[in-house]
Amino acid sequence: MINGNKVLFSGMQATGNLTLGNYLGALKNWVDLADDYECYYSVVDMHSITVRQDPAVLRKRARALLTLYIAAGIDPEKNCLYYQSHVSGHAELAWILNCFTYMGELNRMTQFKDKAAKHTDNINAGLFTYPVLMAADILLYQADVVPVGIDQMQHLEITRDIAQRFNAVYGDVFTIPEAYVGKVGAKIMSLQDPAKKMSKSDENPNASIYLMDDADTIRRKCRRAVTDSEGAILYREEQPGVKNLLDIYCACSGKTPQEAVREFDGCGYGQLKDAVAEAVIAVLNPLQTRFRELEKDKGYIDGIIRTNAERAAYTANKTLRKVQKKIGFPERVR
Ligand code: ATP
Ligand code: LTN
Repeated sequence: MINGNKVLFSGMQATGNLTLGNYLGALKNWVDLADDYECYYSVVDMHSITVRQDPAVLRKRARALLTLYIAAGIDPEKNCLYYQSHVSGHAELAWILNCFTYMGELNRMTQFKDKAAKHTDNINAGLFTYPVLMAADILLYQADVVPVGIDQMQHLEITRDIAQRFNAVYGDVFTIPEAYVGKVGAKIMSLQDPAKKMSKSDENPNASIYLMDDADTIRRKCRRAVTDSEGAILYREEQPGVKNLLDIYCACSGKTPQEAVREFDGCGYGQLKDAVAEAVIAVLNPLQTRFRELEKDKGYIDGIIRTNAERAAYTANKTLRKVQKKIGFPERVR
């Protein structure tokens, strides 16, 4: 609790270009939650370096992501939007929590196994302890809720385990966070393979709609989307390509799958694809315009970066000092 409000923490990595999946599954929900919680939305650049990054590209993408948070509708006056690397408490608490985390627990993390298999030339210790840094992110702000995708649930579980282990020794230091999993249908699948989720690291650019894609690109990608040979527009698991298009349509238009199926009754797949494209364009167009305006206002964004990092650091330091005291680090002499 901060000022009587429940606290929410979430973060996103600035690796790759954000997709419609990231927007509909994460960012859009964040905007809706911002009214009900004291929210911290971090650009988790420290997590990004667990795989090699080009410094100039990382810097550019981190700024673009923070700007996108605002363009998507998260008010930076009411919510704390900041770079993880600007608040040193994340690294400090992560070190302490490392000493309360077991190798066996980290060995079970499926994301570590996946990423280690993908980057065999760079299986570094940071990749292994990634979940501990994530636990530090969440626990520093005493977060009550953490909106995450299903893929991050295992990391949230380990966060809870670490917090409970610490509290069992030192008393009630950390709030035990709960996951907030968004509405059903928020998992957007690849346009080229509806069995896979739409992902910003997909090598096929036609598989994903990027948030900055122009209208013609969106129309082209939708037209190329993989469907099936059934010919009927129904919302069912047996037709995953069509179901995904309907999910996108519904998430963008606010309609229910039943309403959408009725609307497309008797239509061909071409008509469905065109309607999906127009619904996506209607959502992304204002976001893109706002992003371009904000991008030009360097002073405004710089101000947000500075003041929000100060706010975040203030809260983070309160938790950190308490933890340091509990574990027996010497008090600072003033
Ligand atoms: P990467 O390809 O680099 O693993 P990603 O596109 O899968 O990235 P993440 O950075 O892992 O995305 O996730 C950022 C947020 O977006 C998370 O909250 C995640 O649950 C959500 N998200 C990612 N992909 C989708 C998707 N296809 N549908 C819905 N939500 C998604
Ligand atoms: N691991 C997450 C990003 C992330 C995060 C967090 C999410 C880092 N720290 C704290 C929620 C809370 C991801 O890859 N999506």
